[in-house]
Amino acid sequence: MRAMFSKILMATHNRGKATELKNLLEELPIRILTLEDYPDKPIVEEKGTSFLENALQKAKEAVEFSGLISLADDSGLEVDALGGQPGVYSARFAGEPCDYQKNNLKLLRFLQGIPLPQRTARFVSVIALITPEGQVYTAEGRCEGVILEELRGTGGFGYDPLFYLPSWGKTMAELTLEEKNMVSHRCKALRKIAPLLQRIGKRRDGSSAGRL
Ligand code: ITT
Repeated sequence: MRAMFSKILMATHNRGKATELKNLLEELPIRILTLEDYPDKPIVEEKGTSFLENALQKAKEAVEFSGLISLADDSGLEVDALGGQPGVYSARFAGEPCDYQKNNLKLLRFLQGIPLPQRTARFVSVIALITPEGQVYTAEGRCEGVILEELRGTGGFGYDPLFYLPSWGKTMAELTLEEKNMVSHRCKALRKIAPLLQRIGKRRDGSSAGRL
């Protein structure tokens, strides 16, 4: 008999995020859909001024159109020397559409002349999970690092080639997917809601509805 897996919709258009989240959840008997499974859905503008607001907005919209438990990540890079910029505007730092190379070059320009000890930064991820019944769960994860003066590595996405992890002696883009998923802001946020995800995975009927 074919196993019935519970379904979750990952409310993201970002393939890098989707790959990481799927890898983190691969042990659980949960079928993961993404917005690529809903090609007719237009990309909605993020209106919030915090990671939390944006994560809630994305998860809420997804649950409304899909009727599935929906999970959204809103994340970004906070650079201390720039007063926390680019923050919630990380994806659009160098304008729209999002261009990782342009974002990284703009960041290097803004930090020109600032010595390494003052280039501290962190990635922040806020994850929101909302059920069709309207139960809302949120969690935040952070990962501290330093912005290098040149790009290193080809893995990951976004600002990963500039984000140096002193304890690894590597940038995020020099880590494997599994290594990034041991230390990242996203994995730390997701771990905080792991018990909920396990409960979803244990549902025998594969249903995405009902109280968690
Ligand atoms: P969705 O809203 O569809 O999920 P998005 O890329 O627009 O995709 P965000 O609004 O949350 O997502 O913006 C996240 C940006 O922050 C992303 O484009 C990167 O520039 C940066 N970012 C977040 N997590 C990152 C990571 O793990 N590594 C590198 N950059 C990251």
